[in-house]
Amino acid sequence: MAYNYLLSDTRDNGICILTISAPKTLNALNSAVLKELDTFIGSLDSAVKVLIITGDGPKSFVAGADISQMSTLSAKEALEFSKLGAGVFRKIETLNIPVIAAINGYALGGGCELALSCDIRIASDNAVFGQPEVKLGIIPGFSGTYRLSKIVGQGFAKEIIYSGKNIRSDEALRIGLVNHVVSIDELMPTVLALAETIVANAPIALKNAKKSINEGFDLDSEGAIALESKLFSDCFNTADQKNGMAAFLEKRKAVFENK
Ligand code: DAK
Repeated sequence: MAYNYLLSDTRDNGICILTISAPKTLNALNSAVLKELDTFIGSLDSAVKVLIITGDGPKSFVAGADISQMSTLSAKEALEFSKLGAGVFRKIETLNIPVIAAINGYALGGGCELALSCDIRIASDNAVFGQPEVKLGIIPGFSGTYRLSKIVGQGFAKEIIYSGKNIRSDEALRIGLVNHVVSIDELMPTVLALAETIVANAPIALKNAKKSINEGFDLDSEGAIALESKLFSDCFNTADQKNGMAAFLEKRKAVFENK
């Protein structure tokens, strides 16, 4: 399918770079962009083993939901819009491969929420984060209240959401909102290096690890530990487990087949 707002580059090694491109609005998310994202994520090729999401240009990852489009929504339409965005971000969060956000500038409102739905966040030093919704008379609507609290804790989440203040990348690093901060020139090489490390590992093990971390978080301790045990034991039904352990014992590098 041809996309108006998405550029994608899938490499032979199974790494796909998805770039959100709406330059006139600093890559803001309107419903057309969200629908394209929904289609793209829903039809991702099984050859893709790690997805990187970034924004077009040197200034902005995603500057939020599109305020000009949101400004005229009725409450009913707002609910539809929120469901669309929240649904796409949930698809990203539960995608069965690792997703890395390469945050190359503004990550405000829906842009910050998009980054929060990814597994790992790496930012350039010019990145700016915030949930400025209360300044517009609304609250985060793409699951930001939930995920920001999960990632940085309720104290920092409440400060960021109640104040509507932007924070710079060094502060985002300090509170655990991002994993690493690098220069804008180093951003994609750093993200690609991590993606290459991840992509060399067993895909089913990665899928099960992601599921265990994501789903275990919302369970009690007993449930989370039982889920991990089940997903751990499931790995023993895979050829990759046999191959990975044999490779270790034979002192060679494992090449995984995703089976
Ligand atoms: N929406 C629409 N247009 C945007 C935009 C946005 N979020 N952000 C930037 N633009 C547009 C600007 O209007 C401008 O357009 P022109 O004037 O050139 O036509 C162009 O992008 C360049 O922006 P600036 O001229 O403002 O560039 P600066 O470098 O001076 O400033 C900035 C960059 C990112 C600091 C500034 O543009 C800014 O503050 N933008 C708004 C950021 C923001 O407030 N983002 C959060 C949006 S609220 C919900 C669903 C979803 C949400 C909430 C509820 N439900 C339905 C329940 C999510 C809400 C949000 O994300």
